[in-house]
Amino acid sequence: MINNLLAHFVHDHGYLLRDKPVEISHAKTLVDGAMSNVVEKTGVTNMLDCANSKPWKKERAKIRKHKTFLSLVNVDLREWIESVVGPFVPVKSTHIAVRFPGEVWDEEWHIDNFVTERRYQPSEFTCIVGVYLADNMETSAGNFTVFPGAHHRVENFNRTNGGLAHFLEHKLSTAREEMKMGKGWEIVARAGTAVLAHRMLPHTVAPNKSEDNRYVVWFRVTARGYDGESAFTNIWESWPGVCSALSLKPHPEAHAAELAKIETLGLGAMVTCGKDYVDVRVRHAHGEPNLFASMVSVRCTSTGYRFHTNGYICKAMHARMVNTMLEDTPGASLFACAEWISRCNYEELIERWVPYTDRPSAGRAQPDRPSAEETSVRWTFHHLHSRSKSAMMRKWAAEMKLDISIIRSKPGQLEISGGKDMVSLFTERFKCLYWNKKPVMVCPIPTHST
Ligand SMILES: O=C(O)CCC(=O)C(=O)O
Repeated sequence: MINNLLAHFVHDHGYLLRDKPVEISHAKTLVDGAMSNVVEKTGVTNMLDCANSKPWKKERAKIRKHKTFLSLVNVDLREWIESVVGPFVPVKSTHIAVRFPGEVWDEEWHIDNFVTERRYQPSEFTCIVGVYLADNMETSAGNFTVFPGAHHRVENFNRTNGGLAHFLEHKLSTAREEMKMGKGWEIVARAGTAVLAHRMLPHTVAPNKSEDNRYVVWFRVTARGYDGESAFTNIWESWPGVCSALSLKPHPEAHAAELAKIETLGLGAMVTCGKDYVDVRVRHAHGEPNLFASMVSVRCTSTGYRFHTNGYICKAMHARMVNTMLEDTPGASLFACAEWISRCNYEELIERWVPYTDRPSAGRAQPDRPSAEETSVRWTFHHLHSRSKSAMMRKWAAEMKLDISIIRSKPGQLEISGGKDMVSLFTERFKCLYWNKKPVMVCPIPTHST
């Protein structure tokens, strides 16, 4: 079984990445061979011209049942997949999805099987599993793009609209009208990474503005005993790995109605409860779905609430978070509390706590302006991968007219320099983050004197 953290991640976001790579070189060779055949037969020089062509479909059809692909899912990834959905029916075919440079999908989102009218309805399945045959490390590069948490919305939609029967009749038209998804999350992954997504998780593909092909082979996995109809209205029916990690305890009576609402709306789930408390993990709807940082735990006791952001807002600020929530939602119930956290934009929250004020030394010294004292601060981290935090840092630096350099890697580094007052404003904001560590170097820069 997967551990609790992973189970909550799948439950809340609807997908999971397996970083430990599987061996993909043979599979990649097969796909490259199929592409070469197309080029040879059609004489095209740009595969984009062949993206939806018959020759490309034909070449893929020739290899889609090749055991090299099937053993990825049925052998190499079997244990991992079973840890989430239990034993599954051996997969017999794959969908080879290469997204060529320049390729653009014009659809907003979909769940599989209902995209187009078909002569026959493909059978239902529990999840899709994709294996990356090449690095896909940048965004806007044909990325598999998900709408984290939206599987809960689809479940709700299904409960009121008749589930599978509705989709069979209307395809995605009503659902798309009713469920606007906003911006998706473009997954980046290295070659050999596997991604597993819930069957009900809306997804799409980002345009490929890069110069590289994006290669993923997709498998539809069906858990043994899966009931493709009732799973539309009870989406965890065949997910023992997730169910076992989610609370086994019945919801405490005092919070039962609120917890049910929190869980059906996909805001989060109860983790555990005791005599006088209930712990809920809330899905943070802003920023990037990160295994740790995108979950917030809330402890609700008879005396109040306690938050824990699992690596985003620093511990010392958690109590302030509760106070801000209570300012916004006086007399908050557990549900209101979960809703506030889920919607809370941490960037705006920190800016609210430490507002920008045009302090005298804003920015670098200008030749035409007498300079204030300048300084430079550098932080180093064990790792720095977060795209959203880096973007936030750049935004703050731009606002404060500071120079910034970020190394997103392992180890990671952040350095800012400019007017002393602005550097200290930046530092005050920075201190609100979980990264709240002391700068390893603070070096005053000699003031520019012209
Ligand atoms: O190419 C991809 O990554 C996505 C493919 C997809 O959405 C699908 O096959 O349903």
